[in-house]
Amino acid sequence: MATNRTFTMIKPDAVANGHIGNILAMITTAGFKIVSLKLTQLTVADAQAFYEVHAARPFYGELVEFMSRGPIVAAILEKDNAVEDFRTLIGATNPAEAAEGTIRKAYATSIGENAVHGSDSDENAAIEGAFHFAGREQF
Ligand code: PCG
Repeated sequence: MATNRTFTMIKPDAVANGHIGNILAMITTAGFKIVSLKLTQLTVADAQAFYEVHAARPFYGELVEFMSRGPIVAAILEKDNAVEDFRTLIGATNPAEAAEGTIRKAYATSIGENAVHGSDSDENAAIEGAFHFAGREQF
């Protein structure tokens, strides 16, 4: 099952800018089924833990501040080849390099405030999904 699932967040910039509905529409139009979904907000400690892998990066403090500054949408998505296909759908981390038709091309404003997250492996998809959703919330 894990190989067919990925985890995403609609980040605080895109939520604040009113893009939740349009981004969810792009996700479902691309063939992803939503199996878990909620509007929530990360505490500073949550964001530090979620992005611990980036703790040594120079942008870590900025990333933690950004990701905890307002509501996010967390979701688990299901589709064949979910992790890779979702990363194609969201586009490059830097919106200046994101392809036409991608979520980041449409809604990201900068490399830091880039509208959406997508897990980078099946293993991280399972870890990140479990970070946000109890088993009974994963349909
Ligand atoms: P994502 O979802 O790929 O997870 C890691 C995040 O780190 C990435 O999105 C960006 O939001 C953020 N990030 C990566 N590079 C930079 C950078 O150079 N500056 C800032 N501020 N954030 C970055």
